[in-house]
Amino acid sequence: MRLFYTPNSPYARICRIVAIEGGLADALELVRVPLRTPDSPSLRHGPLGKIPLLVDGDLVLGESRLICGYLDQRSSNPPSLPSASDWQAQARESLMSGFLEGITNWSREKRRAADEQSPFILEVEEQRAIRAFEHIERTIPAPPAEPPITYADLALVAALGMVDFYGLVPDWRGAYPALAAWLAAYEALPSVQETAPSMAAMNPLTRSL
Ligand SMILES: N[C@@H](CCC(=O)N[C@@H](CS)C(=O)NCC(=O)O)C(=O)O
Repeated sequence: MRLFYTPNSPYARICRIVAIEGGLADALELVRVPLRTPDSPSLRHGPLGKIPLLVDGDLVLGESRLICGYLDQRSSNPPSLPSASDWQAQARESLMSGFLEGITNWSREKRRAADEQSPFILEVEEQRAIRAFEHIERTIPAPPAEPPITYADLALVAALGMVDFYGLVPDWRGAYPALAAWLAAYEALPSVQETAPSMAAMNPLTRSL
């Protein structure tokens, strides 16, 4: 299996953590690709040029959630995805996915040239993020001794990783201490440390959204 990815993609990060925790790291070849360029190797496997993209034989699978489901089937770990009928777990996953999507939009906007940034989008995403922080702070469980490796939890880990990396919400740990304690339990995992965004892996956006 090959996973086309960029090191700082939060969606690829979720898949990479699921693979590592599921004992699949050796079975998954990581292929780092540039984005938004016509010569990206991912375009040999499909038209979209988006990552993460998992290629296994003639299967070409996009969307991090589906990729995690595929990895789940190859691992003996508890699944990262909830059962289709567990609506409370699905609802929690949709909350965390939506939070990650908003944070991703916000960070993309902030990385555009200053004179191309939309003050309206920046404001909308900041307000969305603050509402989500306040909601999640009220509902987050105590720091788990053994952090569950679920898509929902990893979407939250990945979103907070982006918040830290791009400095989107200064001192959020002081404002949301329960969430900070929860994240610390995940940050102790080698799989989470190994996949954290880094300046060394930073790619300038070659084409803006
Ligand atoms: N819903 C997708 C989101 C994936 C996504 O947004 N990937 C970004 C990188 S983090 C991407 O491929 N961007 C390149 C582009 O939009 O051209 C998933 O869950 O995998």
